[in-house]
Amino acid sequence: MSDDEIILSELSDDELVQQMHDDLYDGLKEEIEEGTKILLERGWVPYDVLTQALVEGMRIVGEDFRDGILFVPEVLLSANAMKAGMTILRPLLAATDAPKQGKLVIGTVKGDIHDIGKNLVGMMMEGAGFDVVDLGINNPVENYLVAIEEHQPDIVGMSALLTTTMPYMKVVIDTMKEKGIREDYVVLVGGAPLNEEFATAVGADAYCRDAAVAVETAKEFMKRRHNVRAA
Ligand code: B1M
Repeated sequence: MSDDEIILSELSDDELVQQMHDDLYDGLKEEIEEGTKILLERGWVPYDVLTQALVEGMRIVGEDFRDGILFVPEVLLSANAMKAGMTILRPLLAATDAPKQGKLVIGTVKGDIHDIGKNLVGMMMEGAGFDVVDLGINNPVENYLVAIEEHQPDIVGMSALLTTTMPYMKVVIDTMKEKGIREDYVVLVGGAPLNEEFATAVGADAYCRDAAVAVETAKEFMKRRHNVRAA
């Protein structure tokens, strides 16, 4: 062991979170796994580990990616490290005794392979009592249609992280309209480049800024659906 090796378990909470941002930046999967476990052992709630250590770390990665300091291979390593941390948190976030809320089909749209945010939304939705069918990445409209037919969800969720792929959400929604099924489902959209205005313009029911908002929005729509059915 070299003299300057950092022992994660000896760091204070603040130092450890800071170190995890650095380790995520450097794509150090094992260190992220260890840091995640240490914070949980110290009594941190999974959501705080997720947002403060992992999502915040990825935000910093995103800035340097944007500014040309980090490149795709490095960001891929960061993404893998982040996913390793999320794998530990997943059962904790998804574990729930919340009453069953409904069913969500969610996928990243065609041309887009970003899936961290979508995965996170899926986990939090499971934790809130939703059954989640995850279509993965790069989904053409046909995939959504097949999944809708097969799983009869209450909510269809779409994720896009690129300004070039977000317009594809309109293709999916327009196709649902053409097939006469648009009004049968709640359509929620999310992803960093989107906003409310875009969601309205493409004909979605709502834009969800983050996973927590997605859960709240989905619950709200489920309440409305139950009220309509009961009326
Ligand atoms: Co990409 N990438 N990337 N990338 N990447 C961005 C998105 C970018 C903003 C980086 C930048 O320049 N600052 C930029 C897009 C620019 C633009 O379109 N204007 C970009 C680019 C350009 C690219 C490539 C084109 C790079 C290249 O090849 N030259 C390429 C495209 C590949 C493709 O998809 N065809 C590419 C590739 C990659 C990697 C493969 C290296 C990797 C993805 C790995 C993976 O996902 N498995 C990657 C990553 C990691 C990023 C950044 C750095 C981080 C994204 C992320 O995971 N954030 C990203 C920078 C950024 O976003 N600031 C960037 C963390 C995650 C928790 O947040 O995904 O926003 P987010 O999800 C949030 C909310 O948005 C919301 O809730 C989530 C949780 O709170 N949400 C939803 C998301 N989906 C939702 C769905 C819902 C509801 C809420 O449904 C109901």
